[in-house]
Amino acid sequence: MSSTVNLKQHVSAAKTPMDTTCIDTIRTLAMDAVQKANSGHPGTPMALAPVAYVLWQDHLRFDPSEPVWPNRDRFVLSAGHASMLLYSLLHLTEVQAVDENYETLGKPSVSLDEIKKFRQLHSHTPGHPEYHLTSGVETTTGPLGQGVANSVGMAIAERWLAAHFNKPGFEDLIDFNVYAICSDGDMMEGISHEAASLAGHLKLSNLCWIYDDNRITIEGSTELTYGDDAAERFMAYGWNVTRVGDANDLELLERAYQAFLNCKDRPTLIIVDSHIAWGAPNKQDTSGAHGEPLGEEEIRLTKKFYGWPEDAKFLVPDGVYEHFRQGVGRRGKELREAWFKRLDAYKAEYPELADQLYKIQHRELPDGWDKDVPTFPADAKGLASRDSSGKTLNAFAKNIPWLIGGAADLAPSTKTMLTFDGAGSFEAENYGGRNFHFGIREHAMGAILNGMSTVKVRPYGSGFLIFSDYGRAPIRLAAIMELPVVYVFTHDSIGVGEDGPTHQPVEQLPSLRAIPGLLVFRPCDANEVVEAWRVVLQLRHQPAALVLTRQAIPTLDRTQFGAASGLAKGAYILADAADGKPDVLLLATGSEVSLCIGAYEQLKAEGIKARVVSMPCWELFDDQDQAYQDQVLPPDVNARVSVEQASTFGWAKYVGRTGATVGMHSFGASAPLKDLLHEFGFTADRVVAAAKEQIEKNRR
Ligand SMILES: Cc1ncc(C[n+]2csc(CCOP(=O)(O)OP(=O)(O)O)c2C)c(N)n1
Ligand SMILES: [Mg+2]
Repeated sequence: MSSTVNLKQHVSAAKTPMDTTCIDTIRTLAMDAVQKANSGHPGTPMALAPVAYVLWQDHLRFDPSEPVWPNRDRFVLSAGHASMLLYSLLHLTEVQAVDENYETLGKPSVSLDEIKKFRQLHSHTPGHPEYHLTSGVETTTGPLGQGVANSVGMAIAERWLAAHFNKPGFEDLIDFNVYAICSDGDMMEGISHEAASLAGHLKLSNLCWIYDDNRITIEGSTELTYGDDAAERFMAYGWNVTRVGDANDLELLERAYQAFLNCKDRPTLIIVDSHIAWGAPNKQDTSGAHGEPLGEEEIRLTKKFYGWPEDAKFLVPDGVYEHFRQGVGRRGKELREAWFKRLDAYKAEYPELADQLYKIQHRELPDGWDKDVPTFPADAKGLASRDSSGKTLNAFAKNIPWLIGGAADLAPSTKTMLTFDGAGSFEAENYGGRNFHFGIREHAMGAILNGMSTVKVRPYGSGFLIFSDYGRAPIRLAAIMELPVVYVFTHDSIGVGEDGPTHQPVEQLPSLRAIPGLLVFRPCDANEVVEAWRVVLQLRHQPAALVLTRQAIPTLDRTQFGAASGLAKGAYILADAADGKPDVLLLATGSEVSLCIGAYEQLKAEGIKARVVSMPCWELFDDQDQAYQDQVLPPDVNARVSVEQASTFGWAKYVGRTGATVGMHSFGASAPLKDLLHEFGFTADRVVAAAKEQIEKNRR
C-alpha cells in the first residue's frame, strides 16, 4: 500500500468551487489538529469530509446558533475516533456553546483555539466526542457500536414524542431525523446487530446510518476479519439500503440522502465506499499506518494537491464560514424560528402538553409526580423487592407520562410492566406505547436507553442483575454522559436458588458500585424500594441501578425501626443499642438486612448491644458530611460485621481492615434457597458468632 495520500480522495461533482474549499477545510483542520496533538485518526475525517459536508450543509435541520433546539435532527459520529470530523464541522458551522441550563453562552462551542488544543487537558476537543462537554456533540462515542445503538434510542424517542405530542393541526411538531456515521468496527460489534435488528423491526424510518465501507481497520484490510455483505445483512433486518460508490461524489451522496428522506416505512443504510487517507511516511505496510498523524511532509504534499498554501496551518479560507452560514446556518435558523412560532400556537391550543414538553426538555418532574405512591404495612412474610418495585413504578409512572421503559424480554420477572389503562406497548403500529420490548438484547437496550435519555424522555430498562454484565458498556457511558437512566436489576443474589451459579450474581454488585457516578441501590424492604424510586426519579444528571430480589423479604415495622426515608442519605440506623452506644455494628443491604435484625435480636437477648445499619446506597452515604457518617458509623466502634450476598469486595471501606465480612467467596450453586443460605453461611447464628468475635477482638 502506498504511503502517500490517496489521490482519489478529492471531490467530484461539486456544485461550486466553494463546496470543494469547504470540504478541504474540514480535511486540513483534521490533519493539522491530529499532527499538532501528535495523536489521533486523520484518515477517516479526511475521507468522510464530503459525506458529512453534504449532510450538514444541505440536509441537517440543525441551528448552530441554538444547538439544543428540541426538534433538531441528531447527528451521531459512531466512529468516535474520527472526532476531528465532528470538531471541524462544529467549528466551521459556528455552533454556539450552551450551558447546562440550555442558555447560549455567546461563544463558539469549538473555537479555532480549541481545535489547536485537540486532545489536551481541559479542552473541548477531547480524543473522542464527549456529550455535555462540547455543545453540538449529541452523544459520547468512541467505544465502537455504542453510537449507532444510541441513534436507535434517539429515533425511538422521536417516534414516542411524536405520538405523544403531535396533534391535529400540529402533525409535525416533533419530526426530527437521526443520522449516524459508522465504520467497519461499528458493524463488527455485536451491538450493531442487536440495534439494527430492533430498528428494522420497529420500522424507524427517521433513522439513517451512513456506513463508511473503507475495508480497513487497525490491523489492516478487513479481509483479515470480515466479509459480511452489509447490504444483504441490513435488507434482512428490513432496512432500506442504498450505496454510494465513491465518497467524493457529491451528486451520488445527494441522491442517497434523498433516498433516505423519501423512504417512509423503514430505516435507511447508506453504504459509502471510501478510501482512507494513508499517513505514516516510510511505512510500506498497512499495519500501524492507520490511526496516526500523517507527518509534516505528507501534510505538505496533501495540501499541495488540494491547492492549499503548503505551510499554512489551521487555515480557514475566506468565505468558508460565510458559506456554512448561508447553508446549514440559514436553513437551521429559519426552521428553528418557525418551530418556536408553531410551539406558541401549540401552547395556546394544548397548554398542558406544551407544559409537559417544557418539563421534559428541562428534566423537570410534573406537579404531583409522587402522589398516590404506596406505603407498605409491616409484614413478617413481606414481598419480593421486585414486586414492591413494580407497584411503586406503576404509581409513579401514572403521574409522570414520559417515564417510559421496559425490559430485555423479562418484564414478567422484573415487574416493570406498566399495567394501567392506556400504557400500551411501543410497537411499529403504536409508537405512543409506554412499555418497551427490547428483546433479548441487553447491550443494545443499555445504549438505546442512553440515546432516549439524550432526547430527555425518562427511560428505564430492566433485566436480571447477572446480565448487567452484557450491558455494562452503556451503563458506564450513561455515567460518563451524566444521563439519568434507570436500571432495574432483579434476581439479585444466590436468592435466585435453583437457577444456579450461571444466574446468581456474585461480583456484579461491587462491579456496578465501581462505576463512578452510578448510584446503586439495594433496598432492604418494600418501603425502602419506594424511597429509592423517589430519590432516583429526582436525579437529573446521574444514572441509577435498583438491585432487587426475586424472593420475598419482610416489610419492616417502621414504628420499631428507623424510617425508610433514611435511604436518601445512603445509610441509616435501623435498630440500635438502647443507650445509642453499640458494642458492634451490623452493616447490610437488601435481603440481608432482616437477617441482621434477627442477629440483633439474638444478641440483645444475650445482653449484647448491637446496631443495625441499612446501607442501600454507598454512593449517597459517601456524599454525606463527616458528622453524619460518624453518627451512623461511630469511629470508636471498630467491632463491625458486613453481611451481603455478594462478593465482599469494597466492604473493607466500612468495616475496616479488622472487620468481618460475611459474603460470597465463590460462585453460587443450584439448590433450594434455604439450603444455599446454610451452605454459604447466611444465617443469624453465623452473624451472631461474627459479631461476638469482633467484640472479643476489639477488646484485646
Ligand atoms: C469497542 C471498541 N473496540 C476497540 C476500539 C479501538 N479502535 C479504535 S478505531 C478501531 C478500528 C478502526 O477501524 P474502523 O472501525 O473500520 O474505522 P476506520 O479506521 O476505518 O475509520 C479500533 C479497533 C474501540 N474504539 N472500540
Ligand atoms: Mg474501516
